[in-house]
Amino acid sequence: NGHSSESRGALIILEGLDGSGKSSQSSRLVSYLEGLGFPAELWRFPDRNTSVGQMISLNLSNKSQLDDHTIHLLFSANRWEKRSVLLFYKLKSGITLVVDWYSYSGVAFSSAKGFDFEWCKAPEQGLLAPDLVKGDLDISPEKAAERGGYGGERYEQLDFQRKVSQQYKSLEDASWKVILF
Ligand code: NYM
Ligand code: MG
Repeated sequence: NGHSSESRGALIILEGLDGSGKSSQSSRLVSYLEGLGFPAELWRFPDRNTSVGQMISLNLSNKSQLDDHTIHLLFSANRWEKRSVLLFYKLKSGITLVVDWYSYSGVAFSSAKGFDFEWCKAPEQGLLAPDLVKGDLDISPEKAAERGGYGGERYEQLDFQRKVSQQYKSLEDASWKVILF
């Protein structure tokens, strides 16, 4: 019974490129779920409010330089530091979470820099396993660029987003399900 506060909420992850429309889709999904009577909340990663998140944010806005391995591990650490809040205060109290970007983006964006999948996936092992991953991966990098999702941050460039798109597709082909709940 999905409406009972005793049952766990679902973890729904939305993935895609910058500019793919994830942000508006995720808030619409939250309103839709609430309309059906399911308590739901929107989360997004990176969570820029923590100290790790601030390091990520500075790097994304090109105000700091970090080695690519280091930023990969910071993105992962940012998910780890929120894991128990999401699990114990949200999912286990019956709240369904709609999360804008999670482990898949971590692996897709870093492997697009040339790192191998296994290295990229390793720090994600043991994070929360999604009940559903919804990727708007059919939208082309060119279309996403046109939608005005680019705000001048690191990675918001068409050539790089093309690589990320390919990496998402390889992950999909490999039906990556390594994270455990
Ligand atoms: N990003 C996001 C990563 O490179 N690795 C990750 O693990 C995550 C969660 O950060 N271009 C990238 C995707 C985005 C950027 O997103 C920040 P936003 O929604 O602009 O804060
Ligand atoms: Mg952005």
